[in-house]
Amino acid sequence: MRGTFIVIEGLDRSGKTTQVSTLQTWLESSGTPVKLFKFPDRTTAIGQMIDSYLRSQSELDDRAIHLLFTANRWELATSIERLLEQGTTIVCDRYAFSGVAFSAAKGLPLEWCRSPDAGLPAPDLTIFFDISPETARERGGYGEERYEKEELQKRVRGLFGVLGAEFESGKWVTVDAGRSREEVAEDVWRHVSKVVGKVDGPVARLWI
Ligand code: 2DT
Repeated sequence: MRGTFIVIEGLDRSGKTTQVSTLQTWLESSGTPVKLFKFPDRTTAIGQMIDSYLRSQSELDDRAIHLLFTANRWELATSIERLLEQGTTIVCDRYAFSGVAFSAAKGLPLEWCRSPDAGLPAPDLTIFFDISPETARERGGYGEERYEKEELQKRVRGLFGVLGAEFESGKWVTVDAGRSREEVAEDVWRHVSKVVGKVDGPVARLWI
């Protein structure tokens, strides 16, 4: 049995990072070998360029930064695939859906945004953490980084909806991330436990 590829997507302030680590703990205690990935992975050479852009320490053309985000996934794609084949479940904090949603929200054509990510390992389950702009505001608002602006986040939310609608049911689930940490964690676990340890065969490819 191969590992299950789980992607957590969502808006800023949706509690994604906390839930990813809770999910890791729960998977480990159920005896599932698990590894976390996070995109952008700011530790690689490409990741450092992305980090500098996000912190507004450098300027880049919208297309150039889009392609760097994609390249950052491709440089880790082989590791992801190998781990899955070896039976390790992967939980990934953001993936190509963030790539498309954020760049398209800035005004780039959706299909142009999607094409360089086509062929990446496809998740078996994507959980979208949905949060309203009002709840995000109540949680203390957005931070300092480049994309943490309410108008942009609203457009991103709409685009995640478009991307999710293309999936067959069960492969993309939306979780109301505006609830308590415990309620969200229970909901995530309910979805994850339906698929984990139950997928086999080759890893699918995204958007092809
Ligand atoms: P974090 O706050 O989660 O580190 O995200 N982003 C992310 C993109 O624009 N394209 C991508 O491909 C990815 C993975 C979302 C940093 C910001 O980077 C955005 C928020």
